[in-house]
Amino acid sequence: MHVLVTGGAGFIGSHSVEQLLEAKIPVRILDNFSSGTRDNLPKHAQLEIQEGDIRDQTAVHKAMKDITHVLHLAAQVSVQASVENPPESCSTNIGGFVNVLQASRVNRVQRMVYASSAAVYGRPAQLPLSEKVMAQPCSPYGLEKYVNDQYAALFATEFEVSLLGLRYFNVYGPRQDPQSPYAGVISKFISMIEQHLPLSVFGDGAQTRDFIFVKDIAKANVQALQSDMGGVCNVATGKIHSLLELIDILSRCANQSVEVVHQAVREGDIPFSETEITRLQSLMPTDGFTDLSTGLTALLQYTANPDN
Ligand code: UD2
Repeated sequence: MHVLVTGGAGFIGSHSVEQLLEAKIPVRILDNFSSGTRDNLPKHAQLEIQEGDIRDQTAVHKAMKDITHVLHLAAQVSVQASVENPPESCSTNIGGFVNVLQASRVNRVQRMVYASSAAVYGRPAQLPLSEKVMAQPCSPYGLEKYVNDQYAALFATEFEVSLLGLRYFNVYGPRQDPQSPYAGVISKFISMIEQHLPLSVFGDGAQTRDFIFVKDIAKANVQALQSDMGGVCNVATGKIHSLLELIDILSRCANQSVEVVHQAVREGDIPFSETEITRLQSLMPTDGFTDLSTGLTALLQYTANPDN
């Protein structure tokens, strides 16, 4: 295998690169370093870095040289930015995606796995969320990821490209920047705890989410590249926690009491999430996934000392 990871310097990308290299698989990354950084990446003889943008067809085709498998993670990842500037978001998340897809096709790569998102489900009519639940995206970002899924289905059927879209749920872990517009609630809360500031809870805190540790996401990525599963697959733990439960666990892991301030419900917020992961379980064992308190402890340690 020789894997191209687009967005390899980012939050999920860099953890995936690490695990591929640990498995002795050579990696090339294509990244425009708009949100990812070189500091996220290890120095490794089997790692090649190409700086470039997925919207640039020439750069994408160059990056495909001698590549057998593609892990496509590069994207405009902020839901908020997609709401504010849909054309810009679309150019990366649909235009860039189709560039990578087409380059995978013409270079006859054996397999392409790409980042879809739970955002595809939007405000769903039913729970739990299995891959069969109808997509009802409620942001340009969610729609863009859904369009990715449809392009992938067409390229798989009509052009025989081996493809799988992974619908990530709420990812947390080291290297997620709490200041970034797409930072999740966990990295924000940890940053507040460190500063001994109260945590802002939007609404009553009863909303639920499936929080998954980034290293488990990376494991799923590596596994998916080596499988032949098609279509789309949820990547989640199958266990949900309310925000108040999360805060309770976080406070115990940090060994610190925390103050909570309730604020108005965030506009467009999804009240409940509940995940169904049967498909993921047919791809890989999920019982070894990091439980929330272990993941939070690891993240707290990392945040206190990022160089270790
Ligand atoms: C996640 C994704 C988003 C999109 C969406 C689709 C992240 C960071 N975001 O949004 O990109 O895919 O799922 O369903 O993965 N909250 C607070 N206080 C805060 C911040 C958040 O109470 O300071 C609440 C927020 O109102 C929500 C919950 O925490 O109810 C989780 O928020 P989030 O932004 O981490 O993730 P989510 O699920 O809304």
